[in-house]
Amino acid sequence: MSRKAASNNPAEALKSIYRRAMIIREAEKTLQQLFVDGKVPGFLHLSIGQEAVASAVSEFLTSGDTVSSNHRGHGHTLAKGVDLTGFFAEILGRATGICGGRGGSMHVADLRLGMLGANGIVGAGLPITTGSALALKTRGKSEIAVVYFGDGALAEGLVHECLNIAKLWSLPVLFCCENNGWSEFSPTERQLAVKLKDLAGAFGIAYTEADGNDVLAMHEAARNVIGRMRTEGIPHILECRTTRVRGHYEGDKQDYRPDGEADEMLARDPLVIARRRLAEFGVPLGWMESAEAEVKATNAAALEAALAAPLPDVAGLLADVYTAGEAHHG
Ligand SMILES: Cc1ncc(C[n+]2csc(CCOP(=O)(O)OP(=O)(O)O)c2C)c(N)n1
Ligand SMILES: [Mg+2]
Repeated sequence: MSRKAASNNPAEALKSIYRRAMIIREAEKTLQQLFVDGKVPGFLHLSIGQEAVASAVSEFLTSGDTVSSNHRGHGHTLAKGVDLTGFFAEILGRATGICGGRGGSMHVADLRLGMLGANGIVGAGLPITTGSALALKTRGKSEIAVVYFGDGALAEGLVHECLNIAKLWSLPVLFCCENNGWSEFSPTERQLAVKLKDLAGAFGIAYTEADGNDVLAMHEAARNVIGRMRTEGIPHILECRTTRVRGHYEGDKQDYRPDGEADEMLARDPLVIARRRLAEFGVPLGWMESAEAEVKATNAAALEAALAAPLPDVAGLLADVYTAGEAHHG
């Protein structure tokens, strides 16, 4: 999952993007079952159907680049290279989780890898990333800050504030919008008076649109956009059309979905499209099968280790809790 994997050879790059997407799919299928089994505390928002976006963007990221995310952040996190065992342990609330089991699904973060966190507040990843981009720019390197957010965030005031300041101060923010057409249980088109492309035009920010379910289109878009950002140090909006295959959260009855949407989404499954693309590039089926077997084995081992991990000790409950002045005694 490092930048070393990024290759000028498109077949090699597609293989690495496909492997990342498989890791995400396998991990989320595992979480889906753990949730049914009652082992996941809290809500679970799965990104099945959206894996190609972060998998392709991450192909062009270094460990010095930062990423922040939203409530549907598992894919963004794993694509940045976060350890799978620590990730599972976090979502299961275990002491060995990447945040000591305190964050859970909606707050996975790993600052060592520049993963600044998932976020339950819609739109809140944008100011975090804009600040991070300012820090990166001040240090004078060519690193960039990426924020993944949904179409449902676009009506939030702080999104507009961040677009404004990123343009004004020429900050290297990649605003990566995963447009799946839904904001919770409502079609986003009913909530937004403007298209993202027009917003980009209004702020004078460079804009690119891509099919977020096609690894090849995403590879090309991410390569061009990030390459340009590194040389020009400017913000860029990348809007990715994608599909939220599961409900808003696990347990959502989805009775608001129009007939036929499930079939349409199945036909756009990014993993199926990826296999087709790999075949077009001459990658043998045998490679795909062994990569899949390897991903499944790694996933199973990570899950086993996470399930064997202890729950946090109650004596450490107040560690990392900051108080001003005197400590409070319960
Ligand atoms: C500030 C804020 N307003 C409302 C909510 C409730 N809420 C949670 S997710 C969501 C919709 C998110 O849609 P989108 O950003 O498109 O992401 P998706 O779920 O489609 O991936 C809303 C309104 C919230 N968490 N935070
Ligand atoms: Mg959405």
